[in-house]
Amino acid sequence: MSQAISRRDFFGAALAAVVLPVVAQSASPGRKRLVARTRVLEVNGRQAQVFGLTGPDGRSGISLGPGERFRVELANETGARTLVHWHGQLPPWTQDGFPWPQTPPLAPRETHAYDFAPIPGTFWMHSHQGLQEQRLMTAPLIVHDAAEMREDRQEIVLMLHDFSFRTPDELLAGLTGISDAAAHAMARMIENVPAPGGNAAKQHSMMAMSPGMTAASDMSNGAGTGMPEMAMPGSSMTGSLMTGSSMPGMGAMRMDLNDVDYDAFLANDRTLADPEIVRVERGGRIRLRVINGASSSQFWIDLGELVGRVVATDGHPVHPVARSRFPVAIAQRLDILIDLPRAGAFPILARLEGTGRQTGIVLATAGAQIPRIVDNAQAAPPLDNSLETRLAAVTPLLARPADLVQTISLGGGMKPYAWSMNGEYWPRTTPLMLSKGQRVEIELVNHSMMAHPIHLHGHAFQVVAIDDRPIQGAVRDTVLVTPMMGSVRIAFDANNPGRWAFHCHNLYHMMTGMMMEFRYQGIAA
Ligand SMILES: [Cu+2]
Repeated sequence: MSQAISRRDFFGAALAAVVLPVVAQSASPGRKRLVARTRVLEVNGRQAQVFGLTGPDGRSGISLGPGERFRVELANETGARTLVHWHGQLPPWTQDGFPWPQTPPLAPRETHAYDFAPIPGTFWMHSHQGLQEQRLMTAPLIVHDAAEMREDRQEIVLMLHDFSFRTPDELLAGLTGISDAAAHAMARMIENVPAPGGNAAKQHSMMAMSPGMTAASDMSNGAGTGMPEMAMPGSSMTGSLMTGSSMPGMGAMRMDLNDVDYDAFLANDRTLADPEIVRVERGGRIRLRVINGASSSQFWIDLGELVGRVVATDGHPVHPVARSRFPVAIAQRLDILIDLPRAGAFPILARLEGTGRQTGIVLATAGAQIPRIVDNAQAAPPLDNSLETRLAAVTPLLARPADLVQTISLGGGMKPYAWSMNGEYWPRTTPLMLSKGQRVEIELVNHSMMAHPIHLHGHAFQVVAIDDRPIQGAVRDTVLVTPMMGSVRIAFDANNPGRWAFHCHNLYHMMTGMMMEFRYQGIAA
């Protein structure tokens, strides 16, 4: 896929679309066709079958012009059931692409139409079906706006992934100690949320496979489920880091990082063995759109000698903050403006937290010598919220008192591998009931030893406190809650009635329980 799309190219592509003949596979008039498919990707010289989401221009994902509606026809050519979520967008809940309960997944060969007014910025899309996200069913969703187009900056999308030659079922099985088959069934639970009067027997047997169901009543009498003893994940699956002086009062405690030991980290589908080289102009002005599309990995974006200004988080403008290193948690996005100081080659690296592993792309002016970069360097620290505390939304929420204040505790751990919200494990969770028009504040408190990137569907929220210190922070859709009693308070207006998922965006945390529902009063259960 091509990531460097200048404003000129963007309009050029739009023009080309007009003159191309209509082909048999084109979408309905006025709709963009997005094809979910399988493809072969070569990673470090070895082939792997992965998914892809290909837009009408043959590129990964969808790019919309200023004011353009999201009128998309999703075609499922994967051969499996699938459903795609438009991460960070605020569509009506029936178009959110979450497989429960509003939209059943698309069967093979099925198509589904979407039509809503998108909000501008850097967004992305990913399957919310089973573990398909881990097999790269992810793509950029870029919505341009008129002001940003006038800046006439070269747009460069940097999409990050974590990659394994093992199947996602094997990865989940390795973490939880259950069989691959049980892991596969667990991953499909997301389709089968219990509804009153639903087929409870089937639901129960599915839920009994969840390691989240550690209550004695669930586990000890789990006859007939074939549930093996909970095995511990191998130590090689777990990164860890001693923290000491940096965390006053915590002493030397072990923070968990990087549940999965991945084979590679991808930047626009490539590794540092053969990175994408993006041609830039001497003195070029760039808008770098970083998307962390990884399933279970968090990165520091390292601009090296360059200084960038972050101007948007999760698509929402913030007052610029200049840095050379920016944390990007799972599912978050950053818009970073970079003005190149000279001709040359400029690696843009994504460094995996807590390790020396890295991936990236290289910006290069014509004729520049491209440096060779190894994928193992000095270890990067764990992600933290030091940048988050400095961020301030350009358009904050209007000041008003909260109508509903709710604390949600984040819990769980590696042994057994299961993660919870308020002590409950999806799908056996209690919905938080909202009323339209409420100002809602959620205090997220992390009782676990691992950071959690928490995502709310269908709403943008503002970060209003970090570790009890009030801020007028960024507007976002995903926020990192740091471990060992780290806390983040978010505020949003309940203005999009429906049933919305609220979950950790670490795929394996979500799959083993760390998810709940925000449900509006008056929406049928
Ligand atoms: Cu998590």
